[in-house]
Amino acid sequence: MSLSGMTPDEGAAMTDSDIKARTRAKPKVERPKMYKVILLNDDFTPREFVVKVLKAEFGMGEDRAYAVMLTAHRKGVCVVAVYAKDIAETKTDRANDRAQRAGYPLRFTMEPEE
Ligand code: TYC
Repeated sequence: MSLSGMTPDEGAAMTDSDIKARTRAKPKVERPKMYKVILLNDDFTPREFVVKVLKAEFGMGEDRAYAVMLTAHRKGVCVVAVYAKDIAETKTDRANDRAQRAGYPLRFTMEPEE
């Protein structure tokens, strides 16, 4: 009988592949968590400014930006887009900075996807 066909209690040494099969955890590759960037409504920021920020920071065209702005205006919030964490943070920060510099209370937040 070949060495590889023997079980350890038959006297063969544990081979590397025996150890691997029995004890080593299967490395689990997980996708990085994604984050939603969310636009919040307020009573003061002009609609045109919201549209301008969505176009400048989130690469939207006029029609898409207007639709997102209108959803936030009507419902209170709207998901702008979903990104990897560092990209969501950068875009949220840049959009909030732009609003603050212009003196508007417009806010973007982010939250992890389920
Ligand atoms: N509600 C604002 C207004 O009536 C416009 C607005 C829309 C502000 C969406 C923020 O996320 C927002 N001027």
